[in-house]
Amino acid sequence: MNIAAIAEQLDTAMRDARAVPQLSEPLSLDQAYQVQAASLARRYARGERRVGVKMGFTSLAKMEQMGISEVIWGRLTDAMQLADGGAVPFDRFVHPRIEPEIAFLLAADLPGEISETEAHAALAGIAPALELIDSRYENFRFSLSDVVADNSSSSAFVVGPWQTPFADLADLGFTMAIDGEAKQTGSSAAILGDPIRSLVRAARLAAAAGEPLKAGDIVMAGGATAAEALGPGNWVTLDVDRLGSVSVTIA
Ligand code: OOG
Ligand code: MG
Repeated sequence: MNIAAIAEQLDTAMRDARAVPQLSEPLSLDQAYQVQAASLARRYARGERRVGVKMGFTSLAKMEQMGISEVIWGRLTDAMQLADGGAVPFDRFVHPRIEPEIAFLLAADLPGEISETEAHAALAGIAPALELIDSRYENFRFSLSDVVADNSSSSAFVVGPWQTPFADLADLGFTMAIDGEAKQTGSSAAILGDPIRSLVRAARLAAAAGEPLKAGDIVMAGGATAAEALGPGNWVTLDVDRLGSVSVTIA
């Protein structure tokens, strides 16, 4: 088991946008998170900065699409963030997919164990968000430890305008459209019944890893629906009740 070598392999696959086979040696979940941390350390050494975390498999639709039913997390860096309304070249990715999410901006540092009320009180903003996931594994197939090692498929994300936090996030309707055609519709309830619960889980996971959430961090709550495959030229919009819109184009 060579944590550094696996981290290098996945980091290189990401930089070259070239898929690699699933890991041949089974990793424990703990080892998988060590690989993730080591591959992120390579990014930080190149000058990238951690800006928050992403949650994964917080909805049934995502669990069913990928066949994994354990909540996971990954790290977000400044290099992954795209401008709202901006464009990103298709060749940056292996086989990108997009999913509708909700993003939180933190006003305060968070300890590991917080209530939903405390999570609400720590918010500086809430926004509609899109995550571009791009597994570095061939055919977008992986085990739980594979995907964790691969920074939970995180590739890029785009956040809409931050809205002043409000109390009830449990049932916000949304539509994600590609090239103007609605592809996924639903409610924020799909995310753990209420997306604020994803922030509670994020605080616990990040603190347990020795990297507690900090004021200024962005937390992506996880896809509310199955992800949609992207192709060159696609223009994706997400409209969320009370939160507004966010968009991105694949150039
Ligand atoms: C893993 C990442 C899951 C989410 O929002 O559930 C995720 C994947 O589906 O490739 O980002
Ligand atoms: Mg996601």
